[in-house]
Amino acid sequence: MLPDLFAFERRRTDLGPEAAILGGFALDQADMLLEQVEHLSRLAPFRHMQTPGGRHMSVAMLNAGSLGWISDPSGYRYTPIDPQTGLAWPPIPPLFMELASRVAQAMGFSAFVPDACLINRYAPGTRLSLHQDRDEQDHNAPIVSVSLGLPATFLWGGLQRNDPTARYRLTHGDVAVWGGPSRLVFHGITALKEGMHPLTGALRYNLTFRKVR
Ligand code: MD3
Ligand code: FE
Repeated sequence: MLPDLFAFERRRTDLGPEAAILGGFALDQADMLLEQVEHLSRLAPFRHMQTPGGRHMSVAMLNAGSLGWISDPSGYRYTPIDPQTGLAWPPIPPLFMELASRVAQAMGFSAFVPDACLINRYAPGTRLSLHQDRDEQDHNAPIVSVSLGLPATFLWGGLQRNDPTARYRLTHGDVAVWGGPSRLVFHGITALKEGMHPLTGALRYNLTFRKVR
């Protein structure tokens, strides 16, 4: 038997220029990634951040890295300190850094060294409405995302909020990458459906690796 050199290509879905879903790319590491998420959540607990409008986000979040994304009544920004603990965010685990770098390499991006890892936790009904990720200074670096646990429906729009959206399924172990002209595309996650996953129960986690500065 010849080795299956094209297994990776067959599981790649292109969404746009420099944007793709790599189906199952992180599958063989999923349990170790989840162990690290569990560990991180003891250092920087998941929380429902307040929006500038005064509501609480339905998604629960925590950060790792030298900078963490926060939302509060004064707006969205990256901070070096977790406002809830008064401590620096925990460092990005080496396993995460290695995965982010292998993904960027597989996609043909140059060296990718993220300084922020945002972890989103979804329960049934949790959604993330259509938005752009534009709080990072460095819009040239890609964003790498890893989906774990229950499947979700991902909305992929355009560069204008009102552009039509396409829907893609993100399942356990899927990795997605967005760089170049796709970096500022509007995107979101529809309300998570009920379900039970052997590793995460009724939850979905999403890790995003970002280069902020
Ligand atoms: C496309 N997270 O954390 S990941 C986010 O599944 C976020 O939790 C979603 O959107 C989630 O900001 C989707 C996929 C993703 C992340 C960043 C992007 C897609 C992107 C930035 C630009 C374009
Ligand atoms: Fe986003």
